[in-house]
Amino acid sequence: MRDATPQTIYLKDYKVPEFLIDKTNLVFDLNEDYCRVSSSLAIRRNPASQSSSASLFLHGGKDLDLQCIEVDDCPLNDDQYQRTEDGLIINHVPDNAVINIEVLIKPHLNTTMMGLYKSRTMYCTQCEAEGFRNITFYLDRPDVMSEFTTKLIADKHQFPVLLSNGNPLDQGELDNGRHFVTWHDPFKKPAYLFALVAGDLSVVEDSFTTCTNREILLQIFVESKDLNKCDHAMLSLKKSMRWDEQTYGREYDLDRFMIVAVDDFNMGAMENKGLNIFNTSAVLANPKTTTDAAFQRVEGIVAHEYFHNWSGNRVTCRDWFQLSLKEGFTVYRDSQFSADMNSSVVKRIEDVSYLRTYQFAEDAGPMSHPVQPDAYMEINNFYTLTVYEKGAEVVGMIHSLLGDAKFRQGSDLYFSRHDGQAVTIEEFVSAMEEVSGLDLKQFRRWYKQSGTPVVNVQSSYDAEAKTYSLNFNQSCPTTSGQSHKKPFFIPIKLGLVDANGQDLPLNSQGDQSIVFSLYSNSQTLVFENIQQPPVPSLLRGFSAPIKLDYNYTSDELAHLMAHDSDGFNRWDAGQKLSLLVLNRLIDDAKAKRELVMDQQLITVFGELLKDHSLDPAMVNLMLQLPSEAQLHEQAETIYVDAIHGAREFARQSIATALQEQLVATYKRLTDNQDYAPEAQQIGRRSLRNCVLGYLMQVETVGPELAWQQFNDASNMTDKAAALSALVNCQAADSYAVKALHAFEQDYADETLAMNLWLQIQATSKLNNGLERVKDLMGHPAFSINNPNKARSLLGAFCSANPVNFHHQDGSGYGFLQQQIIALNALNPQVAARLVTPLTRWKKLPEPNRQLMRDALQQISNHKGLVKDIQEIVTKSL
Ligand code: B3K
Ligand code: ZN
Repeated sequence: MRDATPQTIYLKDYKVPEFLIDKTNLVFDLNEDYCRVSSSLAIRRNPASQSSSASLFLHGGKDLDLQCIEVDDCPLNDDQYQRTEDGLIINHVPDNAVINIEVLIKPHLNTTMMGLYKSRTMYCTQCEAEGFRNITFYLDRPDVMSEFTTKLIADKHQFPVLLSNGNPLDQGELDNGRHFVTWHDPFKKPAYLFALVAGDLSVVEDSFTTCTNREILLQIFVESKDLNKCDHAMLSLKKSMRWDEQTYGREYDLDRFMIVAVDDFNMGAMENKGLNIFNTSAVLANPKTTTDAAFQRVEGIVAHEYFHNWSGNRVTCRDWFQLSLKEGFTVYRDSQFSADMNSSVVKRIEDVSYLRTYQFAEDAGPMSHPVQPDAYMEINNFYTLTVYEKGAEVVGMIHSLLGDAKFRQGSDLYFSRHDGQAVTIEEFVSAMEEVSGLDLKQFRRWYKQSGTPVVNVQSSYDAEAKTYSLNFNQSCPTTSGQSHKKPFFIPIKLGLVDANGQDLPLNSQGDQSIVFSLYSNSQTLVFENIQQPPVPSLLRGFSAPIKLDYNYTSDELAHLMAHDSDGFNRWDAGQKLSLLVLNRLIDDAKAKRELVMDQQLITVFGELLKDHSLDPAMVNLMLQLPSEAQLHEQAETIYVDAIHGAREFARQSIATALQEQLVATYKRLTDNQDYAPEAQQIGRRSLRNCVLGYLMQVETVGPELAWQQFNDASNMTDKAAALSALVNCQAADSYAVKALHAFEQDYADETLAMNLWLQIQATSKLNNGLERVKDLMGHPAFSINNPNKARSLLGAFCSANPVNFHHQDGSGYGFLQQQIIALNALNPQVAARLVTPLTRWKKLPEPNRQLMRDALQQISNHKGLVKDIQEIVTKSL
């Protein structure tokens, strides 16, 4: 059934709950084809609520098969309650009461992966944001926090492991081969943090001694075949626990911390109290099957979910408009952690590239929204790059405005003042304001105004007065629902680099980097005693999530690339230089003029390759041309083929001109060290594989080298890079076929490696991409029911293979439309994410523009559309 026209929920309509639930007792009786859920809720009127209505509304999905309700042990008749579309109204309840409810649910039929469902042979749950209401009737809102006791009953042979939040209280045997385990979580929590797992699982155990000498049992539960893939996650967990003590003074609270790996999961992982549930892709890692990128992702996600124990669980969100309170802050915390564990400048560059490519695009598209949205139809559509990544940037700006000591004081105050509460972003900002004495009134606009601000900078030098001026002008484009923006408070870290590459002193204290506060539309900054016009190094470290526009010459950029004392800006100068070159080539390609390569870029790249003193990780990043996705983001109109053609031409020219140095670099970085997923090795592999990518443009060298690397590789990073190089190279066709086949044979039983195999083929830029994807849909390694597989094949093709997806005959769009309709009924969250590429139709030229719009329209016309998709499609059309 089509969801009724979805209602918009507004932040301004927030009201405190009329009732609270002090205690929640749950019994899950798991049977072959149903689960009986009995709940006992100790409710109480909320003294903070103005309402005196005696009726109690509980959320509940349409699939709950209600068996009975009792209020204080009295069963209710049919006329004492009503079912509504989204819940249940009990007409009269006393101010204090115990409500007992029994429902039957069918987890084995639940394909949405929200609520209780089955993944392969195990049962598991996902309740954030509003999944608990598919388990039983409840006040399913984050500001209702309750103490949970959960009893699980199941067949002992099939489900020997029965887990829920907190600590085990009791367990025992029952008749008919069944058993039970009861868990109690002493910390009050909202229902979205509830979890249970039942399965035949193996466990890897370790322990952690906290800063107050408490011993915590750490457990990672997996299917037995994956026992050899848990070490990295366990190590990451222990590092995270120590780091959070040292950096934020946060100690773990329960006696055990459990992670369970499940194959079918809508996102990366979930921070349920004491019982994190992870997508296998976010926890399992082994050098033979896992790439460096995936190892790092595991470390980051384990840390992220662990950090939520404080930023999210102990202090949670009042309502879902406050989502960035926990997500923005926790992403900020996990990126600090990853920076500390690896290279901070590399991490910063990776984060910023991601933000600029994907969050900027989101913020310029029809789903643009502020970090604190003020309205939504489906909350699951708001787990976005804006809430997460831009939200983290905003916390980062607060950190740099306050400095380390005050920021720590602010977070301490926030955690202690709001421990056990469900609060708002405002409360976070207030704590920071209070400890620092800063006035963050204008700063708060970062939470309320959407869109990426643009700061235009003009410089002028007065040779007589020896002054150098920078004039800053800010603006912010109109975004959906927000036409007029007030000026942002923008911290712009900057320096001035002289002709020798030295930083000039910028003030009487001799500071070589300062943070300039831009708070009005236009401001000028004047430096005295400047003997020669310098090159400005602006927005060092990417001190604010903005687009900074300054008319650099390519010589100035080359100068910054070579000398800027700020590592991030050295890289960024290279990106800007590449952009200048690529944008000229794109214009020429559009106009069908002959393409001529810029020699300066080749020269600077050559110098990078020659300088062995540089960190290979940085050289890799500096040699990466802006991705096609990033070129799409910064283009006014996306000419897919011109962009692809221009970029490939640049890569080809670089490879041809620098062939010798590329080969020398490749050889220099070839070694037989034992694999370790640590920063230095990862950097070397990244550069070697980047070089291999360039060499694929040289027919006489690349294919042979990639084939050899494919066969020699002792780890998945090198194997996958070689495979990807081969399947993207026409001249390597025969090797590609052999390599794909060998990979398929070797990794047939490794689900995650096979997902990578699907993804590598889905993103091949060679012709007939859609046909390949359609064929692969029939491969046993694919299943549309598994979110990882849907993303690896369908998601990757539609969002990361632009030349094939945007084929001018519209076949890519028609295909995506079909897949979205197929997934609509199965898994609304996965389906809704897949729509994104189509929502950008306004940026494409004809005929694509109209074809994309038609596909969206067809989706919109579909009879049974879920509200997740309705919201996105309606806003995009
Ligand atoms: N909090 C979860 C995300 C839940 C998404 C619900 N659609 C994972 C995380 O951000 O840590
Ligand atoms: Zn999170």
